[in-house]
Amino acid sequence: MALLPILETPHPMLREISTPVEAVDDEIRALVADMFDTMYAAPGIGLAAVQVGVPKRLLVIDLQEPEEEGGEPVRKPMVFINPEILEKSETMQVYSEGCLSVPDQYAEVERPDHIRARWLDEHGNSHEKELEGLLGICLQHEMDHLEGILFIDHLSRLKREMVLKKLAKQRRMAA
Ligand code: GNR
Ligand code: NI
Repeated sequence: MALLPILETPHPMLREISTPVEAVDDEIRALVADMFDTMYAAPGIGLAAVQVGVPKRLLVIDLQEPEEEGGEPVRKPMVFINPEILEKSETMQVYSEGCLSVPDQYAEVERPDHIRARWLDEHGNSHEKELEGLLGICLQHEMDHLEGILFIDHLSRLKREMVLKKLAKQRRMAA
């Protein structure tokens, strides 16, 4: 079990474009394990490698949703290596997003409500699927990280500045 420090805005590495994973090997699998430890501890529902200082095209997601209303959260860890979005729907959905790199700040972001995606898992096996709902939102949010994009970049300038002001205030209060 290893917890990795999570980079926060305005760390310049969060603006880097992550590079493809060349080989899905034990080193990558060890990083994936540490990323799950870090994500569950945070807690969060997704984490991109660049958020822990490794600018590679790799991310993990676990929505930890209850199987049925009111039930216990069920762990369903998913690993996405070198993910690609093949198609995006014209129809959009709005969701109040947060980000471990913009701690405790939330704002509504509009994104396509269905995407077709392809990726490799931690064994190097390829998957192609249509994703919707929170999983589709989360994958798009994580894939933005691979391009150096944060959810606040999708907001109007006014809303983005409000979020950054609240973040600065929170940091002042915590200091
Ligand atoms: O934990 C997280 N919650 C979340 C909520 C709505 C949309 C996206 C996310 S991802 C976020 C964790 C994170 O920062 N991943 O990059
Ligand atoms: Ni994020």
